Amino acid sequence: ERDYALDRDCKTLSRHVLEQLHSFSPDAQDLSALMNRIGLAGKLIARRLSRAGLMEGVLGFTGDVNVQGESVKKMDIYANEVFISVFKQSGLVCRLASEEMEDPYYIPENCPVGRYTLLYDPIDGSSNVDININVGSIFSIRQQEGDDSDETARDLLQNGHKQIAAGYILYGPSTMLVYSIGRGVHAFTLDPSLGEFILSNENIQTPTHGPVYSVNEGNFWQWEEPLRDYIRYVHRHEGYTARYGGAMVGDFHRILFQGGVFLYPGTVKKPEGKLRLLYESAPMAFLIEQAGGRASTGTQDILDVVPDKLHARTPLVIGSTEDVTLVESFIQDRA
Ligand code: AHM
Ligand code: MG
Repeated sequence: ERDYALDRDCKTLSRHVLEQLHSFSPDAQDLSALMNRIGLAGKLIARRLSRAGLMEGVLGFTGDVNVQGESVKKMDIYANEVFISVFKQSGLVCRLASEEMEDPYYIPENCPVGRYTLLYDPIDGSSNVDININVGSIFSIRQQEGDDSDETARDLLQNGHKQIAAGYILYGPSTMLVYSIGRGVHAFTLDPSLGEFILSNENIQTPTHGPVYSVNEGNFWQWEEPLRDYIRYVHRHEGYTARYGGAMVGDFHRILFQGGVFLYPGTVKKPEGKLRLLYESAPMAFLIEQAGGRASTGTQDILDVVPDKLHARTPLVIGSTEDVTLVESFIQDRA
């Protein structure tokens, strides 16, 4: 077995960020340090997940219900706190906002020097943890605007073009970190023996069409008719195949690399769907556009949506350009 570390240049995450920005400017150094910290959070979470069945405090529920009305899992809390403690020490982030916290979390000792806000979903697809299949973490970085004493965090209620970086960590057979700072999408694989994320795929481009459609078809009768018509179309045409893993990060990762479409549509009772804009849909939209794909609510580009509150939800249709546009054509024909 040849050792890749000797064969070729093994490029770490922080170096990749600096190279992309062609500079050692303060902004480039900040972004590089931020990505490095996200990588550290990913390593800590991956380490804990890898021993899930062997230790206390990993599997199962805490007994609490979060702001979103969902039962909180032990791993949600652990991962949420990992991001907080990792960014407390960074000096760069003044505020964090996550799926697990009703209000943004301020780190007073980092404000106002820390000019960034981190938005994140600590564990995406957390019901997968208990059965040892893939989960993820999603992150988005925005420049902090306005007064840091403004605890309403109104500056976060802006569209997705305001993101300066976004990405996810996929805890699968290997741990991967995929990110963009608006200069393409790049994937890194954690080499556990080195403890480093090493560049594995640079400038990922999503095919303009793919065979996979990824949606929870158990909701079929809860959807509006146009979406049911799209699914009927897929059933009647050759060349489609269904894949759904219950963690968007994993389902999205497949589509990013191989093309196709992931959907989490609204239902008649919940037209806004399930996924939260600021730390689930918008970061994925940022990535897919950088990879040449599209993300839509069905009627509007995800990156153009302005949330009305921190935990606002939107329907999501994301993936290959042709497939997203086809779904939209069903929805818009009937609108
Ligand atoms: P979570 O962040 O509370 O885990 O919820 C998000 C997850 C997505 O990862 C996944 O695509 C979706 O919820 C699955 O929902 P459902 O079970 O309704 O299909
Ligand atoms: Mg989530």
